[in-house]
Amino acid sequence: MPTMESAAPERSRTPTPPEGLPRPGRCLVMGILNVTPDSFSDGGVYADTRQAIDRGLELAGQGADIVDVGGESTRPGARPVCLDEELARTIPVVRELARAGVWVSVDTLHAPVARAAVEAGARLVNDVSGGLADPAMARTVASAGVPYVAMHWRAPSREMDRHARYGEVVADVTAELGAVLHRLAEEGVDPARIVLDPGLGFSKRPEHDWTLLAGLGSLRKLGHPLLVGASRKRFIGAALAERGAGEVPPGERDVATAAVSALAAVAGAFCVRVHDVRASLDAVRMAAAYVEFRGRT
Ligand code: PMM
Repeated sequence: MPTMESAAPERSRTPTPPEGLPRPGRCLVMGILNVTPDSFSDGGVYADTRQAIDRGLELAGQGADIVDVGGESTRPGARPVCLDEELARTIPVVRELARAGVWVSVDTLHAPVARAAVEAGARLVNDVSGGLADPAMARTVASAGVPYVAMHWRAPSREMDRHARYGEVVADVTAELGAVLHRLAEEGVDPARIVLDPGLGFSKRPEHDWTLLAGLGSLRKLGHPLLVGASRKRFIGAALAERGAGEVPPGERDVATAAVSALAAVAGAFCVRVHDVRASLDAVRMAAAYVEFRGRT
């Protein structure tokens, strides 16, 4: 009997993924692999190359469609690392996972890291600055010919919280991503390979994150697949807090993250980026079934 996933592709309401990525007929699940000592929720856990490779294989075994390898923390206040350090953290991991048949993306702001990662087998470049941090990034991904995630970004991590001011957040983020698309087109990036991301938690307060999640439909009008990175972020911890209690810590936000993955998938996200792959994979499968049957009534 065909499974929901194998039966769904033609009828699925999820946007068409860019060329060169898996097409399971549901929202993709990208597993997070931070090879850093200081990421906000998993910093230091996979900082060693061997541990990181094992974790990447584990994420793939749990069903991650893509494993996203990052070597520089982007948490608020984080300090940048030098290029050599970022290359040393990421490239051996990318190479080994790609060799094992895993679909790998590289999470970087820097064109030389993106280039080296693609040479090592990465199939996607995930840039939280949408090309704003490194002027050479757009040309690099244009010539590499790989899919490119361009996230909404206003400022480097150490100062991003100061830039969390919006007139109307969905309209402002849509306009700023529109400007990013314009620049990427000028640099020769194939529009069919561009994925957009509202950048939850980046120069955003919790109310901005929730408004953007609720407004994903508007962002889709830009005409590109959307990636949503909500996993364990502060707006989730704040929403879980009991009245009067503090935020729930990052390690206790995975069930809520999976709920947000389902909401994002129902709203048409093409990919969710998460720490706990299993939970979000189940969640996006439920979303696919829901959307499928909603479409029949
Ligand atoms: N968030 C983080 C890192 N990389 N990439 C994309 N495309 N979207 C995100 O929201 C995003 C990202 C920060 O989270 P982490 O420290 O848990 O990786």
